[in-house]
Amino acid sequence: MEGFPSPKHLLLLLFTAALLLVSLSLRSFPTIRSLSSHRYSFRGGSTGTDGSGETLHVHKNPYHPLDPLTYNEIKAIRSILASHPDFASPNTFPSIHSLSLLEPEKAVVLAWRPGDTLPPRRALVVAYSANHTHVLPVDIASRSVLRHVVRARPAGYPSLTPEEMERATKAAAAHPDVINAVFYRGLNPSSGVVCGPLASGWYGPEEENRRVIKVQCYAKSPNFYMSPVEGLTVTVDVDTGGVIRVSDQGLGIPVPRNRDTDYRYESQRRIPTTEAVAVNPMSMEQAGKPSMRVGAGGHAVQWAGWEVHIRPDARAGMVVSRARFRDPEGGGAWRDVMYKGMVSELFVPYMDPGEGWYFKTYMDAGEYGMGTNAFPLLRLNDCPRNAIYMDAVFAAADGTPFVRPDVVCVFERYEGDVAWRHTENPVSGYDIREARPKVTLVARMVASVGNYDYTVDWEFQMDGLIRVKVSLSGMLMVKATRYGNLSQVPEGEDLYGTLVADNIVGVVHDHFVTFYLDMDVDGPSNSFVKVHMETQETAPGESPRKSYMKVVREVARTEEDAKVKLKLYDPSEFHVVNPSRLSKLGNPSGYKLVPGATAASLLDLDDPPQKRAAFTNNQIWVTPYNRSEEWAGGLLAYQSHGDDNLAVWSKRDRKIENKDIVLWYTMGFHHVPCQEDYPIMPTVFSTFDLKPVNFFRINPIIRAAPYTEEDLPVCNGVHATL
Ligand SMILES: *[C@@H]1O[C@H](CO)[C@@H](O)[C@H](O)[C@H]1NC(C)=O
Ligand SMILES: *[C@@H]1O[C@H](CO)[C@@H](O)[C@H](O)[C@H]1NC(C)=O
Ligand SMILES: *[C@@H]1O[C@H](CO)[C@@H](O)[C@H](O)[C@H]1NC(C)=O
Ligand SMILES: [Cu+2]
Repeated sequence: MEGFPSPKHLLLLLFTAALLLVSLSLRSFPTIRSLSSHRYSFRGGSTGTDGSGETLHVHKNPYHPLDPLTYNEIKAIRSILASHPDFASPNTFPSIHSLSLLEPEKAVVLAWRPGDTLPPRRALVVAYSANHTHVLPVDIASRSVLRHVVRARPAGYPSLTPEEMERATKAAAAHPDVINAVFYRGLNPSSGVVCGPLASGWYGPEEENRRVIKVQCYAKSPNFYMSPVEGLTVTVDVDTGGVIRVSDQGLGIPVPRNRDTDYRYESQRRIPTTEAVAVNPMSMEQAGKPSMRVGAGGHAVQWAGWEVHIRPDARAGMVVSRARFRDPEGGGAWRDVMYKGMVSELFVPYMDPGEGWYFKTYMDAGEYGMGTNAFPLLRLNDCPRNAIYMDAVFAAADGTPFVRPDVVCVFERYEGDVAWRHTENPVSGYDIREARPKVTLVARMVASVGNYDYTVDWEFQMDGLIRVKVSLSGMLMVKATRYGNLSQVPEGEDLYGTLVADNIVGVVHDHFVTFYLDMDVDGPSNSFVKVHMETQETAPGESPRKSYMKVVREVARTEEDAKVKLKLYDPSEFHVVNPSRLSKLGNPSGYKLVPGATAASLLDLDDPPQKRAAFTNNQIWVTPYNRSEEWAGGLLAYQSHGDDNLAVWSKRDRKIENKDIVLWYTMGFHHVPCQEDYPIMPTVFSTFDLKPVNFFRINPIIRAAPYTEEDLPVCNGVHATL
């Protein structure tokens, strides 16, 4: 910030700016209105709870061992912590960075039956005070802190609280150099700017021994992401609230102020258009009662052959547990499929090495929280009319509970697809025409982590398949440029992205969504089998054929055997099987992981962000089950160094054959932005499947009935006619 004068009248602005600059937490909460509260109960919204959300939750009790902590349980935990000797004296209560269910031991959960008394309810609390991270398992009934692990810096930190982000953002926005910088660019520092906190990643000694956050600013507008104050980056010490450094490398780069960035309907509907952009509203209808049943407690859902426990989670967004299937031939026995599945981490590195961009290498689950950044779903648009909704009860930084309504929805869906079919060619002499419609159950949550919106769907099919889908929308993270046209860009200058609008570059980046998949196929003892497909040459004279594709199975003995980099010309299937549960034919019961479109990181393995996110070095990993190894980027991911993550755990090369194992899969997206991503991105998505292989004797939905006109009377509207 050297080199340009600070006009005298700016000093006057200084003081008001500190008070008035709206600190909008770009990558955490949109804290526009209630700066004092981060609870966002969304009273009187579309939730039907009408402000009574908290009241409803005050009377709710847990029913299932995996039910999330209730309102009263969080209150109890807060009071237990407050009376803990280390925190009991005035002003020693730590800030609470995470407070969530500490799941009972797996064996205890597996043994639990509906109606049994609940195993002890416990929480895992991650707190921070006086430069120390505290990890505290707490038992509610005995009002005891079971352990108290204190970690001094620097070993990675818990995600920042909204209050910390807000404090840092305000400190940055009030800094004289920042006020100068925005004023110089023609913006009104007290009313025309929003600033937001950005996780700093970790880049070595300069950031050692302190918690650091970066703050960048935008010209105020409903879509302020499209108006960055380019090159202005403020580094703030989170603990002291002090500004460490103001860097301004963007002088001369105009702040883009394009007029076409407001994506809100109220603004778009006013724009005259000749195109027909509307189709008539559509919905699904179901004859009779819903087929989905929600058990006592509100989290165990039964549908078709499935039973699954679904809960919101501050870090993972949504946790899917105890997925079991009732085998139509098994005398009604429930068969285990997956003990627990969730987003473990989400790594988003941007590909511009410049001063204002190099650090943008986010780990959204561990640094921000997918659930913390999940807001109420929008009825009829995020989820169809027949959806049921689940509220989240989370803990605020002071340890008190608050209710975030409608963060998960669950619904049955008819997509217009076919579950199975065959039409017999009449030449055969048979007139057979059979088709069955496909209906599925979807559990959905959306995390709006700053500019990006991640929709995560767990879709359960009647035939036993689980499809996981991640959809991306929201706003590009863009860079302002002086260029309005590619022809102006000097030969050899790298934009690090695509010019998507006047003076706006959509910067190239990746998204890696790493899933934790604790498969328990017919029980915990499973093996991971790589089913290779190889080219086999025929022997001379053996056949008119020269080659065929041969299947070779390889059971992974240790973690090393199970690290997989996907290759089109060296393909495999990836099976999780139960070696002691053989079918009558001798095939082990199994589920296979079927990757969909995906991408692998191209960063150097020694690049600091890639070291921290080394869990993306392979698309597939398998580890032995360990309750403390759930978060691929480590429990304390903020400014982590990469010494506690999946890649490090896996170096132990533990045995994984016929053991309780966890499968990790990373779904990747390379994102080279294009004009259509502006000013808001049409949704892109990818999927992976968990598909039964030799789990059922035969096609489990062979007995499903076809639909007839009588099954589906037209309730409203008209038939489409040719
Ligand atoms: C925490 O660390 C900061 C340096 O980032 C230091 O200024 C402060 O005094 C420390 N606070 C305590 C309570 O030790
Ligand atoms: C952009 O550059 C191209 C090629 O030089 C030119 O044809 C076009 O008119 C330019 N557009 C604008 C808006 O300057
Ligand atoms: C479980 O994981 C933790 C964290 O990686 C490790 O310290 C511990 O040794 C592991 N336990 C076993 C039994 O491997
Ligand atoms: Cu993207």
